[in-house]
Amino acid sequence: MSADTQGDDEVASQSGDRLGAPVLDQPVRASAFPSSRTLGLKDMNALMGTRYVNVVGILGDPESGKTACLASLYLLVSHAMLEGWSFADSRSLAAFEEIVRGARDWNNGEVPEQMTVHTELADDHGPGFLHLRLVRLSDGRRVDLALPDVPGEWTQALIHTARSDRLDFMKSAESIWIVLDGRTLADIEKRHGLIARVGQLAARLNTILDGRSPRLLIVVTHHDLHVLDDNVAIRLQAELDRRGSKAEIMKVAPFSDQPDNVPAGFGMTELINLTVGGPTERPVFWRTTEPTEGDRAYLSYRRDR
Ligand SMILES: Nc1nc2c(ncn2[C@@H]2O[C@H](COP(=O)(O)OP(=O)(O)OP(=O)(O)O)[C@@H](O)[C@H]2O)c(=O)[nH]1
Ligand SMILES: [Mg+2]
Repeated sequence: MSADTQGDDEVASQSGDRLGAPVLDQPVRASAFPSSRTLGLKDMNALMGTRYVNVVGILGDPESGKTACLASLYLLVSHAMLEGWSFADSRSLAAFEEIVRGARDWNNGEVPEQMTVHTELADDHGPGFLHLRLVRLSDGRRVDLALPDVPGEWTQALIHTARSDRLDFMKSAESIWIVLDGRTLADIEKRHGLIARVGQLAARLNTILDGRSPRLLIVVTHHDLHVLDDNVAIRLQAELDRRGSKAEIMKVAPFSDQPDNVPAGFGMTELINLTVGGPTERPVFWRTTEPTEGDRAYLSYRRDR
């Protein structure tokens, strides 16, 4: 190869990348314009790199009310009706708007009585997260919540076939909501099966979590239609005990068919208070949830230091 051609080659290689390329570089998608819908795991990791994010694991059968809880939460906070909390930011406003589309009545100042949302799989391999930054009015604490809206089929697959790869994020969860349909628990014929499945789910979770112990919240929806029977709650607790799990049972009505009796959004504030935890005094929802002697000792030990 002659010196001449080598020189030409060098020139060519210097500008080679540019030949035939667009005159202007395509702008890199800045993180200032995040995904308009739910955030993927990558977005979540990026967000978690910049600030502390409270990841919530949300499980439950299809139609149990998972998305309804998220929609109700968003509607409450965006209308300044989440007592003790105010809205600060969301990186997934469009996704929230999408899931509340069925509840447009709210915009007329009316609490929606019913809405229909079915979570569809955009990506079968990873969850889509909704992000909500809230400020707690009592102490000004900012909390970034990462709330996955996953289809109920994922919970079913976990229970039936132990498929847990796409639920790996649960390991980062500080609290886990197991959403149960209050109508099923009120149905004498269906209740037993559901309680047994909650036990199986708890066992699967123990395996996934591998020693971690996020706060477990059993979120019973449809409180507007069916008040959870004390005996049913006791049986649920017994089933969880049997699996070595502890949970608090919450009664909620993200939407209400009987707004005069039970307002839409019932129980959502308590759900967020418990999910976030912290210094606010929280009501005892169930006897067995009171801290044990050992916990107290540990807490005081930390406080001493
Ligand atoms: N009246 C009343 N309706 C509710 C309540 N919770 C949920 N719903 C309704 O029940 C239906 C199913 O709730 P979804 O939130 O879509 O259920 P999901 O768990 O997200 O179901 P998948 O996405 O299929 O897994 C919706 O039409 C909700 O409006 C409640 O507490 N009271
Ligand atoms: Mg859903």
